[in-house]
Amino acid sequence: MSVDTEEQSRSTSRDEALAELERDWGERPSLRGWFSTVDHKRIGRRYMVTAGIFFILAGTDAMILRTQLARPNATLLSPEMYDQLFTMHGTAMIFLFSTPMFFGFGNFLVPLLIGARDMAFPRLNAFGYWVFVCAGTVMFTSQLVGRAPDGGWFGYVPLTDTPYSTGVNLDVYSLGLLFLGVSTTAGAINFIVTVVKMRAPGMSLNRMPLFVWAIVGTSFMVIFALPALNLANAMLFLDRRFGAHFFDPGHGGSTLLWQHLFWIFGHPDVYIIVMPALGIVSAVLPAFCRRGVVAYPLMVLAIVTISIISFGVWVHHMFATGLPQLSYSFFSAASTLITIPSGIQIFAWLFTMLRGRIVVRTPFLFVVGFIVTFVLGGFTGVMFAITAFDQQVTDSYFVVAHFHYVLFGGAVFPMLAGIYFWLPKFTGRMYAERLSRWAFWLVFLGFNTTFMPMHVSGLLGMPRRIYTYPGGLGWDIWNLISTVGAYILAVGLLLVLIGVVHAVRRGAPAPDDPWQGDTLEWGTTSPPRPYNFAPVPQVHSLHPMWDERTTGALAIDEPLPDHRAMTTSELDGREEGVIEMPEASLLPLAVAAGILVVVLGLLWAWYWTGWYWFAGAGALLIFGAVARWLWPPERTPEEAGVAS
Ligand code: HEM
Ligand SMILES: [Cu+2]
Repeated sequence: MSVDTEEQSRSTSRDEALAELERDWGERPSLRGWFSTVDHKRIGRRYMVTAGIFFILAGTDAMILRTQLARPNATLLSPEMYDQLFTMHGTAMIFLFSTPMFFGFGNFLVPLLIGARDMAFPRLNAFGYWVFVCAGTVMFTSQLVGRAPDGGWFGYVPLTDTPYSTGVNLDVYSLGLLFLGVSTTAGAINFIVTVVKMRAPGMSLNRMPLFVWAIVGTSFMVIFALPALNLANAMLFLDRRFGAHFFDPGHGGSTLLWQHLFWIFGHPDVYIIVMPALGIVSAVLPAFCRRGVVAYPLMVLAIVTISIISFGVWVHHMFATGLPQLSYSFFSAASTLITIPSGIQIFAWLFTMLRGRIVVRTPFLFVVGFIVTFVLGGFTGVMFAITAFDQQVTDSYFVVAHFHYVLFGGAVFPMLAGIYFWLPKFTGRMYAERLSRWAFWLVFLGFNTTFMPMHVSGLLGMPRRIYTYPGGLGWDIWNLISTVGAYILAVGLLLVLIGVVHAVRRGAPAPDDPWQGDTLEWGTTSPPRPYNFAPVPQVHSLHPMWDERTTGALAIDEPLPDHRAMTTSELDGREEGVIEMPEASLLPLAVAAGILVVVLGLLWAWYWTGWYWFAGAGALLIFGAVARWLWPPERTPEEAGVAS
C-alpha cells in the first residue's frame, strides 16, 4: 500500500469513528430530548440564559427603586411595595443571578477546560438546573402576586419572625432559599468530583487552569458555608409555622443567633460570588496579553487562602451589635488580612499586562473596568474593616455604594468579559466589536454615575432601605445623579443584550480558536460537538493549546469510542480507566418537580391546611423518582463486564 492510500484509509476510518461518536452522544431534537438532556453544554447555556432573565427582573426592580428615589417625597411606591422590591432585588441578584450565572459558565467550560466529555454526574447536573428554575420561578411569582419577601436580603429576626411578620412573604424566602440550596449543593459536589477525577491525562494539579481552580475553591466554600444558611432558614420556618422559638428571646431563643448563622454563610458567599469572576479574569487575560498570568503558584495559593480566611471574618457584618471588644478586634484584623491574597491577584494581573503584548478587544476592556471598580470597592471594604468607621456609616448608602462596587464591579464586569470572550464557543458566532465597545463605555460610565454619589449621600447620613426622604437635607442632588446614572447603565446593559442576540441571529460564524487562547476549550469546534473532544487530549504543560505536543496529538490520535469517558488520578492526572456515561433521562426533572410540589404545598398551607396533603404527595413523587434513579440498570453479563 502506498503512503497516500494508507493516509486516505486512515482518514475515512477516522470519519467513520466521528460519525459513530455523533450517534452515541447526539440527543434527539424532540420535546422529550429537550427535557431529558444531560449534556453539560446545553445545561450550562440554560443556566446562563435563565440567570440572565432573573438579572433582568431583579434589575427592573432596581430601576423602579431608583425612579422612586430620584426626587424627595415621591409617591410612586408605598413603603410596603418598596420593602418587597429591594428585598427581591438583593435576594435575586445574590442567589438567583450571580451564583447560577457562574455555575452556567462552569458547567459549560469546566469539562472543556480539563479535556473531559461531560461532568462526572450528568444527571445530577440536569437535576440542579431544574431545581434552580423552579425555585427562582416560585420566588418571582410571589412578587407578581404582591407576596414577595420583604425583610431585606439578610432577613433579620425578629422582624422576619412571628408576630412581626405574618403572611406568606417570609416563608417564600426561607423555603425558596432552602429549595435553591439543593441545586447549589448538587452543583458544587459535581464540580469537585469532575475536576478531581475527569481531568485529561497529564493535567496534574499544577497544570490546571486558574478558572478551574476558582470553580473548585468556590465549590468547597459552597459546601462548607451553605449548611449554615440552610439551618438558619429551616429554623426560621419552624419558628414561624410550628412555634419553635429558636429566635424568640421571650422563650429562651436568641436573635443574634440568626445573624451569626446568616453571616457565617453570608461572608463566604461574597467570595462564592466573586471568586469565579476572578477566575474568568485569569482566563481572559492570557489571550489578550499573549502570555500566561504571572506567578501561577501564588495565584493558586491566593484562591486557597481566600477560601479559608473568608470563613473567619463574618462578625464584620455585626460590628454594631454590641459583641465584646476582643471579638471585634479579632474580626477586624482578619478582615484586613483577607485583602492580602486579593491584592496578590490584582498585582499578578497588572504584571501580566505589563509583561505582555496587549491586544485591546471588548473582553479586555471589561477586565480593565473590573480592576478599576473592584479596587475601589476594596478600598471602602478596608475602611469598613475598621470597627470605629463601620459603626459610623453602617446601614447608610455608603454601604450600598461599597457592596455594589464589590459585587457589580467584581462579578458583573468579569461576567461580561467572559460572555464576549466565550460567545464564539457558547454559540458558534462572533459578536460585533463596535456595538460591544459602546456597551462597555455606557456600562462603565453608568455604573460609576449610579454608585459613586451614594458614597456621598451615605456620608451625609442617608440610611439605606428608606422608601423616600424629605427634601433639603443635602441628599437631593446626589440621588438625582444616581438615578440618571442607573438609566445610562440600563441602556448599556441593553446594548449587551442586543449584541448577544444579534450575534446569535446573524453574527459571523466563529472559528475554533478566534483569540489564539491557551486552554483546551479552543482545541475543539465552536460550538463543540456533543462529545467535546474525539480523542482524549494529552496535556504536557500549563498552556496546552500553545503546546504542539497537545495540538499535534489532538489532530491524529484515535477517537475514544462509545458513550464513554476517561478517569484519571487525583493529583497527577494519570490515566486510570474508562467509564460508561449515563444516558439522557427525565428522572432529574421528575425529582425537581416533586420538590416543587412539596414547597408549593407548604406555602399554600398558609391559606388552607389541606395543602399539607399536597405536600405529602410531592414527597411520594420524590421518593419514587429517586428510587427509580438509583435502581441498578439491567445489563447483560457482557455489558456488565462479567463475561470476560
Ligand atoms: C443593575 C444595576 C443595579 C442598580 C441600579 C441597583 C440599585 C440598588 C439600590 C438603589 C439598592 C438599595 C435599596 C435600598 O437600600 O433602599 C440596592 C440594594 C441591593 N443591591 Fe443593587 N443595584 C444594581 C445591581 C446589583 C447587583 C448586580 C447586585 C449583586 C450581584 C446587587 C445587589 C444588591 C443587594 C444585595 C442589595 C441590598 C438589598 C437589601 O438591602 O436587602 N445589585 N441596589
Ligand atoms: Cu463580609
